Amino acid sequence: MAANGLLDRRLFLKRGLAFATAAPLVAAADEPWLTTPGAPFTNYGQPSPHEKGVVRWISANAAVPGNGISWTPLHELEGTITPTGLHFERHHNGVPQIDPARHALLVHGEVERALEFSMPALLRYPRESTIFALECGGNSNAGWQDKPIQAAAGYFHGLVSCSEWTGVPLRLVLAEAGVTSGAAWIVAEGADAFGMTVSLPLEKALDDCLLALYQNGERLRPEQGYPLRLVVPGWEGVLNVKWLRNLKVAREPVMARNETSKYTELMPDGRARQFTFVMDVKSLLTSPSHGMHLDAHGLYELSGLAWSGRGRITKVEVSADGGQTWADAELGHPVLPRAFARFRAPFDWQGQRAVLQSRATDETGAVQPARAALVAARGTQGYFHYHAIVSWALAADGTVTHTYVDALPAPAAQGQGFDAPWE
Ligand SMILES: Nc1nc2c(c(=O)[nH]1)N[C@H]1C(S)=C(S)[C@@H](COP(=O)(O)O)O[C@H]1N2
Ligand SMILES: [Mo]
Repeated sequence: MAANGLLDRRLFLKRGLAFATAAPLVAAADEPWLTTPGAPFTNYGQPSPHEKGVVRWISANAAVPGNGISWTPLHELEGTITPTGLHFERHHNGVPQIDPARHALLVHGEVERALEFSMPALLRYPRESTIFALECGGNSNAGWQDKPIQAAAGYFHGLVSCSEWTGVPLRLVLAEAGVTSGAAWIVAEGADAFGMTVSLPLEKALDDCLLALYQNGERLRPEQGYPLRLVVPGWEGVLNVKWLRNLKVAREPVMARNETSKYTELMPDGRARQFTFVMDVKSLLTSPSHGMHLDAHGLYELSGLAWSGRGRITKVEVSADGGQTWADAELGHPVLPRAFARFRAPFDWQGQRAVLQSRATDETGAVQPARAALVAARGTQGYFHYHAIVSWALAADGTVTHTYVDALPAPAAQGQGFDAPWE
């Protein structure tokens, strides 16, 4: 049994919570929507004006506004599918406004026949769909900093979003072009004014990559690569080339900027990691999370997201005492490989200080590491692939802040004005 307020995950099934009030809160019958006809139909729906604060948070280069990121507000969302308009963005040189009639995909290089596909031609091919969490390799990289960043969960970990992507399996197009023996890589290039170029092992290209035309049922949004995007399930976001125009089959990787000067990382032993494609097992509590406030004592449902580029999440554990004791969280179903899994656990808060954490395990047996273990293995020169356990400090007054509890020799040394409950 886990300590410090964590309860059995089936608790909510067994007992009512009695948060509703017996007396009416609002005077019924005089609200206008009860008596006058509602608004007419709209061609494309929008969220309620009361939800207009739920937006992507933009962090872009002031001199080059098209270079930067916008974050998915993970802390304000529920379930496992990210609304398309809130999918995170990473653009290196803005969002090109492409006329699909003037766009084509060229497949060439180590092939028997070079081919060009117009968008209408590609739309004739059979399609497949896959739901997965697309994550930037640089997501959560504030975690490498010495001090815990004080930012909402989505503005720290929100360079990940989960969508259904539909398109033509890349293997069909490669089979038609006829890949020649000796080919081992694909070099993909986008039609933006950055000319994003990446190398992808041919084996992955033939396995489960898609030439995506649709996202969450509709044609891609311009921000997500309209009219055509390469989709590489479970691998670094950078490989998912947007506005895809060129696929060159090759014997060697092209050694472009984003696989040499970026995405190649020095480790403490002096060696460097390169082509670290797969996104690691990861999780975080989204509710409560940094910046939230527990207003009253009593029962709360802890909730969060877990995912792994390697496959299905098999287990998420939660802790309320900074990782000293753990309890299994309930996983929402279905749990799809490489997609967001929603986990939940009941928590009884009676004003005790707590450090709330989650720890995910995937079907390959990979377990999300503690921050100290990740930093020990990878050093402090890292920029990409930060996936350590996330710790939220819950203070006696109900405020929730980000902390590095597991990285510290003694909780008292952290200088956050936070006294750990086990001291
Ligand atoms: N053509 C092109 N493709 C691109 C990029 C880009 O700037 N240009 N950014 C890459 C990076 S680093 C990431 S993390 C993902 C982001 O995809 P999104 O903007 O749909 O979230 O797209 C990748 N594909
Ligand atoms: Mo990225």
